[in-house]
Amino acid sequence: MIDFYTFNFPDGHQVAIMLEELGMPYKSHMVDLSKGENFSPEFEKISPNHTIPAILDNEGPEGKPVRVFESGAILLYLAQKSGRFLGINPISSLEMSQWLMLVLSGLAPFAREFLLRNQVGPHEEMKSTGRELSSLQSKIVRHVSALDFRLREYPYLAKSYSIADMSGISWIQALQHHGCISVDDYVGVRNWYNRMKSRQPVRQGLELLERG
Ligand SMILES: N[C@@H](CCC(=O)N[C@@H](CS)C(=O)NCC(=O)O)C(=O)O
Repeated sequence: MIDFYTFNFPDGHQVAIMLEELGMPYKSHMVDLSKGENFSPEFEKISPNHTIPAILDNEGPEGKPVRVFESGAILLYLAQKSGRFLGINPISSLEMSQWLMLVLSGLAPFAREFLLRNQVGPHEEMKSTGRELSSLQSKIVRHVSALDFRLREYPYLAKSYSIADMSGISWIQALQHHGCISVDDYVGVRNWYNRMKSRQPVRQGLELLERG
């Protein structure tokens, strides 16, 4: 059983999609960021930087419990544990890691900032001016255009479906939902978005999951 610490935000959704895809038993724990629950001493032991997502795998390596924080580390841990969604051969695996990094270290920081400053996140005080938002938006557009360039040629970022797609869809979905981008402006992204949304585990992972 995996304990999954999350909140209704794309950082958590990407891991939720992976857990749904794998069908591994897990239990979600909502960490209410708006109430500062991420700063509790208990959560600090699981996520030292006080961020969601994080997991506690009660059956980790050598059968011992292990905590994993940082969404990229969690996705890679689960992919390695299951042997799935890493890319189907060494070349596609290398593609997967490049696109995963582009999403996590390129798109995600700008997208997270946009969502928080557009007041959709837990920190009300972070609301920004239109000018600041449009500067973030131009950086987001640049990254989405890079994804689009790739997805005009291939159905998935690593050619075959991988954790890079799970990470990407979480941010693209949120950016589309909050009016930062329209997937209709990017034919490759739009077709991939529809392909991804046709998968039930993706749809389930994108919902706020609260399971007892
Ligand atoms: N690099 C981290 C970033 C995670 C992150 O920033 N999560 C936000 C989601 S809103 C968070 O937990 N923020 C709480 C805080 O910083 O106080 C990851 O990919 O897991």
